Amino acid sequence: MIVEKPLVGIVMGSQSDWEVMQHAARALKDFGVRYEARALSAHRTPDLLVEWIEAITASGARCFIAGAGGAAHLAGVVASKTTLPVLGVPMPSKHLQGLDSLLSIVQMPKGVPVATFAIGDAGAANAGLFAVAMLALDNPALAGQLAAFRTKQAEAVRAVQLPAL
Ligand code: RP5
Repeated sequence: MIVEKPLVGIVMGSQSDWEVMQHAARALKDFGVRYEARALSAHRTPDLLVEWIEAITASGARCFIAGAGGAAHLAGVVASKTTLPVLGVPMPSKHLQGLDSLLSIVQMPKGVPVATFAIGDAGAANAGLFAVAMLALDNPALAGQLAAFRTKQAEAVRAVQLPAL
């Protein structure tokens, strides 16, 4: 999906990650934040990945969201090629339920950080919301939208009526 001047670059290691990563895209779309989402792999298409990072940075992107599973080096590789913030999302994996992905992403050696989110759908959605929060720092209209979103969530909790026993 190619978009004019995206503010957020979403990248995932495989098409199979989209089911989870669509939640990051959805969060951005709901707030009207322009993003570009690509499936690019750190080990299968390393040169293409670097080309994309450079192109999207040059066109004005403000951060990256990178989702990968297994030996999930994608977010770290993205962080190695840019000084923009990189938000990492661990994919749930077949054999280790995403613990491998989580540890691969969260345990970046000192000096090249990746902000790591929860495994799976919640992590992807929160990475999108976190990107919105960063962009809202110098965008009062977006900050207002984010505050309204939080208020709506609070109201939903307040309205909960638990069933009587
Ligand atoms: C990683 O390997 C991807 O991020 C994906 O989570 C995992 C499996 O990829 P596929 O074999 O489904 O393409 O690179």
